[in-house]
Amino acid sequence: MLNLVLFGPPGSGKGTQSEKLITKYQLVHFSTGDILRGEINAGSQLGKEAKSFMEKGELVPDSVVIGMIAQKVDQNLNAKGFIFDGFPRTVAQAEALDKMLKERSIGISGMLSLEVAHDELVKRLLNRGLSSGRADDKDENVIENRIKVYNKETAPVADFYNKQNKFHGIKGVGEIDEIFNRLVSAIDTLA
Ligand code: B4P
Repeated sequence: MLNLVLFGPPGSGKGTQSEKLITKYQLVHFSTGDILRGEINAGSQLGKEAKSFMEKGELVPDSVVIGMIAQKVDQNLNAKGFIFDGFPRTVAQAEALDKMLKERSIGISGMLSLEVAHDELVKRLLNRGLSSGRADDKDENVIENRIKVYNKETAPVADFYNKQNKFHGIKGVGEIDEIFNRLVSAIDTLA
């Protein structure tokens, strides 16, 4: 199986590049952001719990997100592989993912980290906010909080994978196809 973690700050292109990677490698895509927005739109209990965190640019509690992903993995055990997009976002989530995959005799092949500077992130997210309808893309203060939360709670996850020699930094600025080619080159070096 080819199991990838696509990592990077909000607006770094994770969702954009995941769409292209799932087509090329025929992987099952798990975007915790998309799953949570689906729960909010469905008005579920989980969605109600997640909404207040997401609107402020805070992370949804680990217990909620971890349970959600385990369920999705179990529904797709015959897949060629997975892309985890926007997950894990805390070291606790990374540890839980490793444990959960190990229990199923699978593991992460590599982590690809899209690197984009702060001002470009804000510009992209405000731009997406013009059409996405996402409350967390419209307000610059919320965007700044998402980046702050990323730096504090999510950035340490890179070190977690670096210690396992699974970290690959990818320049996330430029044309979408150019960035995709950089990702493919890194993926093709994975065992
Ligand atoms: P996500 O849905 O993961 O949102 P994101 O990080 O903002 O999106 P992404 O990074 O995929 O966007 P993309 O660059 O593709 O999370 C939203 C919220 O959900 C979080 O704040 C949190 O509250 C919650 N959440 C999700 N997962 C969680 C977890 N595991 N634990 C706890 N809470 C969790 O796109 C951005 C824009 O840039 C697009 O408009 C795109 O067109 C543009 N773009 C992309 N590439 C470009 C390029 N090369 N040049 C120019 N523009 C580009």
